[in-house]
Amino acid sequence: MRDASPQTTYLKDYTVPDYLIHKVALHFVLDEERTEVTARLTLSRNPASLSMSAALVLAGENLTLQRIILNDGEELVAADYVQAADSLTIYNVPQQQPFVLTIENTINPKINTALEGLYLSNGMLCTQCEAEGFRKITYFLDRPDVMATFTTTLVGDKSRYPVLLSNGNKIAHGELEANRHWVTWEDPFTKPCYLFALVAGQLECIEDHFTTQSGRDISLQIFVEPQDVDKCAHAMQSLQNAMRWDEEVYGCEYDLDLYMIVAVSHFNMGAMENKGLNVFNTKFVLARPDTATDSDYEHIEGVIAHEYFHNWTGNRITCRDWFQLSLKEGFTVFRDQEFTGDRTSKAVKRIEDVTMLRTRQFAEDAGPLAHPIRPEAYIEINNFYTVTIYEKGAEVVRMLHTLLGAERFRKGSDLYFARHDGQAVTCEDFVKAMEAANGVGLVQFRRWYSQAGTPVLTVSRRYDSQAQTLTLSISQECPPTPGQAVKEPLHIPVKVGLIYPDGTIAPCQLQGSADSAEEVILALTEAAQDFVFTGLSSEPAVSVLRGFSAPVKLVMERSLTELAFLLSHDSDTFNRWEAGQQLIGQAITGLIADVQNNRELRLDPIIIEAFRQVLAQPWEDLSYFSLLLSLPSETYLAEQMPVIDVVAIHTAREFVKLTLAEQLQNALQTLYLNNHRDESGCFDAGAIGRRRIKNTCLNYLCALDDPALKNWAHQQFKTAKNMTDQMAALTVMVNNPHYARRQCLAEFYQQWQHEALVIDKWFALQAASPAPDTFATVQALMAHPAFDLGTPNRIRALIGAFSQANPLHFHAANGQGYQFLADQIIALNTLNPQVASRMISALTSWRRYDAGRQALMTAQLERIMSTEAISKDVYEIASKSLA
Ligand code: B3K
Ligand code: ZN
Repeated sequence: MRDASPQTTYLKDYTVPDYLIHKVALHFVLDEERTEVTARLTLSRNPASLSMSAALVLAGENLTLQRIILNDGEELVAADYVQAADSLTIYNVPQQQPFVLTIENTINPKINTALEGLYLSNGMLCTQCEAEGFRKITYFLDRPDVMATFTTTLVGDKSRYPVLLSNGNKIAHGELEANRHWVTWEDPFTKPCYLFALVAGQLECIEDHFTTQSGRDISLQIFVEPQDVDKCAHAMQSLQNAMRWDEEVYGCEYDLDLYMIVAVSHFNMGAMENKGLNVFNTKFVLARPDTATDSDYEHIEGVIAHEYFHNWTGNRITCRDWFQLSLKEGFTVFRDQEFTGDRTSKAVKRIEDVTMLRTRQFAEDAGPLAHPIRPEAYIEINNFYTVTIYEKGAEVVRMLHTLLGAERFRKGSDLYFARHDGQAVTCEDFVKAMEAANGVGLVQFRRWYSQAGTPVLTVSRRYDSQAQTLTLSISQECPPTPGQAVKEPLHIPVKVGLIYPDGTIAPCQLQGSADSAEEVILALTEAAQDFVFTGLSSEPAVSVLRGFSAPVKLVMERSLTELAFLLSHDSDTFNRWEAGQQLIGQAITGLIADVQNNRELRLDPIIIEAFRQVLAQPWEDLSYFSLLLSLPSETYLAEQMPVIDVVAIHTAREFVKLTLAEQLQNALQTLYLNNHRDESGCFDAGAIGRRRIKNTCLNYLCALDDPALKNWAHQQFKTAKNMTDQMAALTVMVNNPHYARRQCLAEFYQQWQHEALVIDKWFALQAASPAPDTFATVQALMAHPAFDLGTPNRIRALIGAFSQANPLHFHAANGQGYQFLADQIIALNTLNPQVASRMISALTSWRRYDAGRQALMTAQLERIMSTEAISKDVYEIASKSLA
């Protein structure tokens, strides 16, 4: 084990830094195997520090120290400092006045397979510093509350590194002997070191510009490898859209004269918001109609916006410590969700976000790794870039938005920006700004920050025809989570609407209030509360938790008839879709029990009728229409079961799909044919919607054993000029028995072998297939020349897709899937700990399965735990999973 007992860091132990760094001047002489780093730091004792020790302790890992100089004087000698594996302690630094410390060290980017710090990607040098990667570049106070201005000089070979980039504005450059050159960058804004970046390589640039609301002209540049210049236009347009939106909605204007984005092929996550120099996974930049799907286009726009929005929520105002991560991530995710909703379809975006929250975050919140959005302890902070911090964090910000309303929320964000610009602050500061700007108290609401677990709301109702009142009784309960046995009631906004039996809107008038509205936001603050609606001439249907107004589970008894009524009459787009999902979910749940008990399967005609009605209506938003026709995923269905039975879930769901296809074949065929046209290169909502609805139909139709329909898929595959249609066709061919399956997979590889992101799709598609030979295919793909354990995108495409998107085969009863995954995690542990620990998630939920699978899964977790030289990353997730 790397560390006999990896140390835990606690929020309660937070103290201010003993020293401050005001100015940083970095000088890099770049080389693949030996980069020389000189850091000239201007420091001073922090007057706020209470520490008695005068020593300056800097963090540093994998560095070769050359020398240390104090105040431009003599080199320090051995007695002046102590070097440890992860720190450098310097004694006798000045206490009364600022001082300059110059540290020289070297690093080896080539052996840096963890992709944190300075590393190599296809010959290009690039950095990733968040959360604690800067300490792999030089010795530093590597914590977000130490903010400094940075000046960076890069020196490198002109042929290998024609492009030399860092944060801020380029202020000088020049030539050197031996075919070398240099560039100096200056970032005038103070920032923590996690926002530092440098990139050097043979890159091409596409350029455009943006005029800000105050009339400043900003140069926008996207840097990519030469073969990818034809795939940047969408990213550039997305950036411009994001810049405009942030001015309009938040009044936030960009501050530097230059905004750069670099796309790299080797990247641990999606992208990184380094000041003025975002570094992106190629997956979230590159798009051409024939290489990227409609969803890819939307995700690119969303991630470009997310990183851009960080310029204010994250960079100008940053986090005091890493426990406050959700301060920047939750808020920024909320901002990017709203942006995408405005750019595409609000209804669809909300459904997608809630679906992801309910499948992944609810599972995390119910498992051994549950943590509040502001955690209290961590071993490895990289393990806390979770769906809870990000997505639940965004839901908490959304609830504030719902409770305050858009205008008052904006007043709060304005005050937050005004108060804290240039500071490193806490979640508490954010809530205080919301309170102060609006003269409200959010005392109880704060519990959302400290309490983990998903609250369960139980709703019952009583209609009194005499009094013409409807009473909604709502109770809340939050199950215990690790380390938090007792839960306090939360402040939960519950948006409600009422609908009369004829489909018209019933007024919402709460007893004792003069206001009547089409919908209300109930403030649930007690463990149980009654809400009485008055003036209701007949019993209305109740639409509860509209727009998914809080991240909770809703328990409410409703008949299939009532759900079918809401599916056709609810004016809230989220709840309308949700009614359909509940309806079909109830049916599938019944069928799962039938499968388990060997009973004959039969789909309730009310379901078929409900789908028939959805199909018969005219829909403007075709993307929304296709969501109405989609079945809940196997993962979502699994979440609803006390003991997950992957085989029964798959069997029941496939049966429903087949039955609907049989019963609705004509309507589905017509819909397919009406929307099947070549609109490649067209990305307006109409064209995207037509592709979505058509491909949803194709997915149903290819479940039928009909050669003519199978041929539709084959034809679509052969003639498609856009990736959405080509991929959709290939997917149905790979997921269903199909005569041309092998041939088309081979053709697809042939066609796209030089496009890494498309080949990732090819791997993922096969890894996620329910086809019986999938496990053998996955094993064979591990040996494919295009597979590479050094490329995170490829790992996620093959190992990630198999373990996280293929419940049927990953959870094979003989345990071969588990053993396979553990083998890969053990191999990745040394190579790339961050990616390794992410891959464990498929084993974390072992308690949800039957005893046989539990034993097999825990045995693999134990095996992972006994890995020699286990990383902190893997140790933390594996040990907590078992605890
Ligand atoms: N802030 C980065 C994530 C960094 C992850 C470090 N392991 C991307 C983002 O959330 O925008
Ligand atoms: Zn972020």
